[in-house]
Amino acid sequence: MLPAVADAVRAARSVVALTGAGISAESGVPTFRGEEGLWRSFRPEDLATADAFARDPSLVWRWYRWRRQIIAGVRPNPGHVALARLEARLPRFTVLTQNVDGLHGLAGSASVVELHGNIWRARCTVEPGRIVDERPSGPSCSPDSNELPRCGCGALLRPDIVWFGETLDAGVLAQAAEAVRTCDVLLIVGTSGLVYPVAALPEAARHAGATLVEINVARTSLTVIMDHVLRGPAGVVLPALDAAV
Ligand code: BV8
Repeated sequence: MLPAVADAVRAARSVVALTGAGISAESGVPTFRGEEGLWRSFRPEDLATADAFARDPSLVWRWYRWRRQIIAGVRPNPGHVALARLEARLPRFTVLTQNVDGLHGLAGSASVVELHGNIWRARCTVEPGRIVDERPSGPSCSPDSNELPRCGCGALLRPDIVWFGETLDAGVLAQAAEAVRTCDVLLIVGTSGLVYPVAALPEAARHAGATLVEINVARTSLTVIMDHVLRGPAGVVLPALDAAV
């Protein structure tokens, strides 16, 4: 299976990698739905929705500060690095990530579309265009502080992340749709394929004639539409694919 995938990637004019929490698992970032997944201990409705934030902004900020603390302590793994290496060697390579951890950029990927935002950015709840970059130094990064971060205008800051029930940025979604419609190969890495509208992107790619490859440790709701399945951890499979291309 790997040689066939390597041949398809080598011959492709454009390759897209759609990634989810699974690609960061080997860096030590918890996934959402796995055995140790975040949703095992927390209910998404209690933390990753605008209602939850309106109800208890302090609880939501504590959760994101806790996740920031984990992410501040991890590094990209060989899976992230392999995608950056493929980007450097192929004519056109784009990463569409559902992850908010910023690890693709740290690994050296230049063409990254963050579909659901970034955990290190906060934005004003009154003027959404006012964005604050809070890489491990910002006031709301200290995990044990209970203070609620505020914008210069005095309003609350919220994580610059797409929550359940919120629409994705129209420009970002259009860019992602265009990328999958015009690619020859779509690598789908480490995602359960359960959350829309991102989960609809592989079908759009397939409809446009792309070759679909799933890289995951387990079957998912997307497996049934794959042309190829490379079963295994992204940190092992992607370097092997990079070496074979
Ligand atoms: C929208 C940021 C229009 C947050 C995320 C009712 C009310 C409101 C909305 C809905 C509703 N019903 C349905 C919806 C739509 C909803 C949705 O799809 N819900 C699902 C649950 C049914 N979607 C939305 O709300 C979206 N907006 O639709 O707006 C609208 C508006 C109102 C009403 C209707 C429609 C916005 C969704 C964005 C939510 N934000 N993240 C944060 O991070 O805090 S979602 C989050 O989960 C991720 O970002 C990702 O997108 C999604 C799935 O997670 P995965 O990345 O796939 O991770 P998961 O743990 O699930 O899977 C890990 C995979 O990795 C597994 O397959 C595992 O086997 C594999 N793996 C593990 N280890 C490895 C590995 N693979 C390889 N190597 C390894 N080592």
